[in-house]
Amino acid sequence: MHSEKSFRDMLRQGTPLVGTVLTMPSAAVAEVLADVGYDWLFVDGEHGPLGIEAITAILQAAQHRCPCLVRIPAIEEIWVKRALDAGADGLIAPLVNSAEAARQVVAWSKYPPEGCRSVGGGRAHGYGRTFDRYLQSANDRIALVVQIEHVEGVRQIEAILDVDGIDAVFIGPYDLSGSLGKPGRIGDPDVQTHIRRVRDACLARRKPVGIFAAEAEAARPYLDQGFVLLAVGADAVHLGNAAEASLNLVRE
Ligand code: 3PY
Ligand code: MG
Repeated sequence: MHSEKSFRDMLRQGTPLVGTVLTMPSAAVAEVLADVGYDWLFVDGEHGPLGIEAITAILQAAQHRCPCLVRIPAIEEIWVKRALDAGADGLIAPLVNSAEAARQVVAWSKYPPEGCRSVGGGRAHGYGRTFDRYLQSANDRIALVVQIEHVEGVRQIEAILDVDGIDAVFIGPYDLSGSLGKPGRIGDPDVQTHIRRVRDACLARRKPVGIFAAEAEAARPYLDQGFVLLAVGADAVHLGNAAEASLNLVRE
């Protein structure tokens, strides 16, 4: 929404895109982080307190500097409508475990004839002033990202990759570790094997693949492994870490 080149185009170029997660209901925090130089922001409507008003305020504050993808709380049509009408550059659908779920996300996100997105006016449509232009371009510009974050999604990865309209796959290592009975143990060999399995399937199909990393140290190796969509850390964690480092320096 903020520039001529869409986030979807950026994904297709294949250059790594590094972002961070926004969880705090604060336009100011979003504005600060949009200015840092990230390639994108991951606005998290799934975990944490963000409702559609806070998500909209975040998009208003950040999007003219930095593309914003909204993670919807669940694969539900109402959330697809709300996030897209608020002007998201793309959607992240959590817990996609089947081709059917992926098809559903695409259908609800694309205007006819490609899908069955509901037609309404909102921020995305310039509050009506750019309605026609938005309707003509939205299907081409909006990035649709599905999260593989359950062992069942890993099993179904090929079928999910066969679904037309999916622009990227984003691995949720934390939920994936939980589904393997090892919550939070991202380094566990079993978790790593499942992560590699998804990555390899995506690379074989030339589908952009991404992953969340809690820390920069964990994120860097992913860049050498073919991941192009990284979300590193989250707003509240950055704030806490920076404050703690500052306090420690003063007290040293
Ligand atoms: C997970 O790790 O489960 C995530 O959803 C990260 O985005
Ligand atoms: Mg998750």
